[in-house]
Amino acid sequence: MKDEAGGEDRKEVRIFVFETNQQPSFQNIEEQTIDEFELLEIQLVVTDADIPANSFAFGLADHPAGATIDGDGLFQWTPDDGDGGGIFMFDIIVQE
Ligand SMILES: [Ca+2]
Repeated sequence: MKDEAGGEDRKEVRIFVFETNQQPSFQNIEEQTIDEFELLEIQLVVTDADIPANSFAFGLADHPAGATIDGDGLFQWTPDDGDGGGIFMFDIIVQE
C-alpha cells in the first residue's frame, strides 16, 4: 500500500490451504443374470471430484468363490456347475 508521498508498507502473508477429500463414487450396477460357465465382466467407472484425482484400490466382500476385481476395476466371475439356481449378493468396494 502506498500513500500520496510514495511511502510504502509491504508484509508477506502466508495462507495454508488444507486439502479436503471428496469420496469416490462408482455407478450403480444393475441386476445381472448369467449362465453357469459363462464369464461375467463388469468394468467399474469411478469418479472423484478431487484435483488432482486420487488413485483407487478395489476390493470385494462376501463374494462368490472365484470372483475377482483387478487394479483397474474390472470385475470378473465365471459361475461354476454348483452355482446354477443361486442368487449371489456381495459388495464391491473402492478405496482411495
Ligand atoms: Ca477423493
